[in-house]
Amino acid sequence: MTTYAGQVRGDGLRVAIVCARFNDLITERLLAGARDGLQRHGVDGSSITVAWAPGAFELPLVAQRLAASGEFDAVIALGAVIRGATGHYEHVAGECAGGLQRAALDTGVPVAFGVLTTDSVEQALERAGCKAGNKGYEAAETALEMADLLRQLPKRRP
Ligand code: INI
Repeated sequence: MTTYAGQVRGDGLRVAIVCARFNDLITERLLAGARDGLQRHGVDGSSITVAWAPGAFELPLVAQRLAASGEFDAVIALGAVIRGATGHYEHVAGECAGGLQRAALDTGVPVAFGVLTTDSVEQALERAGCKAGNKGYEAAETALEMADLLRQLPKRRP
């Protein structure tokens, strides 16, 4: 039997973060959590690249470009889609999630989903470092685990 399991280890890894500016009261906190998560697990500060996108809807295109560049072992997407703030919540949140998954599947580079989808700003704040942990920190750990797992798994056929 062969078993593969990734470890949350960041030494030697290069990671890109794409962060949405919309709701930046929240996304700045997610970004701080993600950076903290990466550095606590051994990613060198100089190996972290941050790109800002206007909103969650734009995250997939930026994540795809970063993932396809060959310069990163993993990408982390951060955003906050808040139902109270928009009538097109479902479209923004759905296209964001689907597009990020597609970016990962198309490139073979893990794209961690650090996008909050909440009913209110209060709920988003809770998940951005206040009461309920920090989704950016969790996404950083996921990115590192997936990068390590993919490094172990059999390579794609050319
Ligand atoms: N973008 C977000 O990141 N979060 C939101 O809650 C949001 N709302 O409320 O509309 C939002 N909208 C902007 C969207 O992501 C695009 O930037 C915009 O539609 C231009 O394409």
